[in-house]
Amino acid sequence: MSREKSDLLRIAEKFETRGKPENIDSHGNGHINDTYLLTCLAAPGESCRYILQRMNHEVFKDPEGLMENITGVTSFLRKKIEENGGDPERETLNVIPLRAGGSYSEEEDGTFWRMYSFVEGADSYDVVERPEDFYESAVAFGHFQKLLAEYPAESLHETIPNFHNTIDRLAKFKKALEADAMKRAGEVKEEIQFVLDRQEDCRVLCDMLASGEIPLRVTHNDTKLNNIMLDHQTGKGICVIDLDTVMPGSALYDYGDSIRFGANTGAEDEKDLSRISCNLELFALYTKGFIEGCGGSLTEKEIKMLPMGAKLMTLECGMRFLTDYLEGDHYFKIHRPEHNLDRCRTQFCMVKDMEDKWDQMQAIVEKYL
Ligand code: ADP
Ligand code: GN1
Ligand code: MG
Repeated sequence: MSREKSDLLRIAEKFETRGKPENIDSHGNGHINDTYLLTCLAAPGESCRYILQRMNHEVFKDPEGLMENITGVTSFLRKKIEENGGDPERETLNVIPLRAGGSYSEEEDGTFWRMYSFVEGADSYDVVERPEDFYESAVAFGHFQKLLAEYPAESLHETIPNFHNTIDRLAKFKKALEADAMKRAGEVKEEIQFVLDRQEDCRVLCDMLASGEIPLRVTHNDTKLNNIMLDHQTGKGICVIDLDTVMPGSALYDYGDSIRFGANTGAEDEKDLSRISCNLELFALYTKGFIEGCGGSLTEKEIKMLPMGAKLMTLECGMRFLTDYLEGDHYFKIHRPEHNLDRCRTQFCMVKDMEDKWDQMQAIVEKYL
């Protein structure tokens, strides 16, 4: 843990927890924020758990706008869940306010902190262990998007501008390549060429959104499997978490990013590329769950474009890992020297496999047209 426990507990004490903060440890495998699991003593023999998180303000430049989005979206979801007879304490993130008022704390060292209640009786997974978990995550992400259909999109701050604008991501990659700040471009010629060969693909979704062929919706934008809590008892996707990137976007972003991560037969950072491929059974299962979860709200065009969503989100993510590698690993957390390069390679291997399986992917999706 990079921060002293005493310092973390001091920050935790500023929030309205039930009982006194007793213990705190690092938690989860997110690539962006610093996440801690906090235990408080609510009553003798009764503990109460929370998530304390340092928001990464290099990535999210406007923490105030970010928290405004999150309080807005979670209160909206709360109402919807209550209307549907659900349990808002478990089915949405719940922001714990500061004792002094407000939804986050800015520390003297310029860091920004927030707290959520811990979603008990559920887990998030870094790999698909059981296909039904992946299916349930699809239903939940689809349903999440459906619940937010009436959210006032214009009130949302764009927490990361052009987040899934693949044309802009390509431009940023080219800029990093030209600067070659770490002198790494010479070692990754094959990966660079992989992107350059697919520049035209990068336009497809941007163009369709711009022309109105596919609708702009309020989307999650970071739908990997470890951003959903699956209930221990029912197996259902009980709570969608990591709401930092809820912004206007395309349903294809949410669908595609889940396939990128969860339908991969290997880990996102697997070194042995022979283990990487797109598992078509998982692809089919997620497709079914997502379309069901969206409850008839996807248009024919969106359904038709699902394979393209999967391919482009995977290509874009690989391009982002490669860009970060070229720039010296300042964006994604890394745990070994070539971590971003390994991640980039799995993504490109997955893209290549999708291209080889394109007809089969389309046939799976066409059943829903
Ligand atoms: P990052 O943006 O760094 O990915 P996340 O918000 O996804 O951060 O949190 C990282 C991990 O912490 C998640 O994958 C999940 O395992 C866990 N987590 C986050 N919020 C909660 C919560 N409210 N209840 C339980 N676990 C959580
Ligand atoms: C990051 O925050 P986390 O770990 O859930 C990233 C996603 C990438 C993902 C790749 C805000 O997600 O966009 O797809 O890593 N989040 C942000 O694993 O950049
Ligand atoms: Mg996350």
